[in-house]
Amino acid sequence: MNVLNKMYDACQLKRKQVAVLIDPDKIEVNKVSGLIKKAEEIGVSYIFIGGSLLLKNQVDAICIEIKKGSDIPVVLFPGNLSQLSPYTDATLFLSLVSGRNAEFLIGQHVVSAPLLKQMKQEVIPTAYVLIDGGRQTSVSYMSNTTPIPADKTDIAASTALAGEMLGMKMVYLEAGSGAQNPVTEKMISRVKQQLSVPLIVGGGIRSAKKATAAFEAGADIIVVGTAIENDVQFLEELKGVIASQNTLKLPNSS
Ligand code: 1GP
Repeated sequence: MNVLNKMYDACQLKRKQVAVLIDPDKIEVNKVSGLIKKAEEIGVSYIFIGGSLLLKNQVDAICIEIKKGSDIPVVLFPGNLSQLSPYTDATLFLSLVSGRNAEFLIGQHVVSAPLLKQMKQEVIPTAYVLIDGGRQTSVSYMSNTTPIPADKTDIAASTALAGEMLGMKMVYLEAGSGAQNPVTEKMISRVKQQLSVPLIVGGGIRSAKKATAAFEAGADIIVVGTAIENDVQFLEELKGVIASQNTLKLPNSS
């Protein structure tokens, strides 16, 4: 399976997709299969795995557990290179282009590139753009980078465009896990206008209304983590969002 092709195909067909983020420190391996079953039922397109730290060394075990009962693509969304796993389908090769910390722009990549090559991993070069979500998040603290202010849409759009021009295949607009405020619709729409590559949006999406707003503003894929960690029933709300976003809209339908 080529995960990037799946993302591009969906984007071209204007099919909106949801990724569920699993923080490997916040789930027990024996709870994984129940979550994945539910995610598959409601039409989740990807499972992202990653977090800012790795307190429990169980990324491989979680991936293996997912693969036992599901074909849903597992995509590593690494906070750092300690999270690399040969059991994922693809790895987001994130360059934190909104920051000016060389370690997260290129440093970790140099160390992880040969390992990813040995793992024969699909690698998806991704421009990671951190936006201020109303309070300091782990990603901002751990990466030692300053997020782009939430109202500076031109800076974010130019940053995302630079990422695309550098050859990155996706842009990930991120308010940070557990953000107080998700990325604003104005920001998503402004960034989307600049891009021809797919746009992922995540951080602080905790209601169907916010998920819908992100899609309507231009997100191709949204990522939801905390809301599902807090209550797995949130997946049911996302089911309605996925269905309504992907219902064929006829030209004259209201
Ligand atoms: C974090 O965008 C993801 O990188 C998910 O954020 O945990 O706030 O849903 P939440």
